[in-house]
Amino acid sequence: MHTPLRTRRSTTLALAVLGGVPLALTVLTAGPAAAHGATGNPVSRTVACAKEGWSPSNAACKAALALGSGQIGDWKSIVQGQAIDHSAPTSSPQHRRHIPDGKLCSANNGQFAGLDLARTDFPSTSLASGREHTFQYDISALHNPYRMEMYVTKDGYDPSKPLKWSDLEDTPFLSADNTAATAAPAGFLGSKVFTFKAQLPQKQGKHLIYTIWHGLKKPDGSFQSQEAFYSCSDVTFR
Ligand SMILES: [Cu+2]
Repeated sequence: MHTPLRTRRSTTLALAVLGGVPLALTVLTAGPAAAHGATGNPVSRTVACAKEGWSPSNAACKAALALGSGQIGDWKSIVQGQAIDHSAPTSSPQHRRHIPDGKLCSANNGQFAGLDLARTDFPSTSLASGREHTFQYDISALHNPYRMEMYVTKDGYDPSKPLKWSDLEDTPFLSADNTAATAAPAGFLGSKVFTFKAQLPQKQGKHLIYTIWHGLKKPDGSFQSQEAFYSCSDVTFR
């Protein structure tokens, strides 16, 4: 959903009626950005369980599916629609207002409640502590401009307890604005990917990487979206 975009589109539509056919066609092809994305590498719970499908062999995905099927058909829609307040001079994230502790992986969306299960057996990726890594974000529709942020859990993180905001390091280890998307290679669920090369944090053992993808304001102050998308990726640092 893009409420602000819809407002701007209806304005464009009115102009199109005055201006004739070519603009009207532009409006039709613009279309609503229906769906969005999730972290593909290191694989997020929603992407991993979507790939497992309706008869998952992974026990955590199976338990998640029993609580809601969002991750299967709609893996890219773990969203909060009003997550970013663009009214201030600098856009202000409102994640914690919309997502309580324990519901970070579902972003407080009931159909994804299973992703909040505090389990140690979700599909997990092995990562080399402190080394450079190629992160990829699996996307089905774009927001521009945008910011991508990845947070890692603090030392002492316990995956058998519900994930809280205070479990995450205060500063993201990866923050990138407006990196261009490329065509998705085989094995991705969406049609495009964002790719980020960044240094992994210095960590040991089981951790969780929390990704937040959200819209930014354009230089002229307008914006496409107040949405943010959230992904939980289970990882083990070695
Ligand atoms: Cu959107």
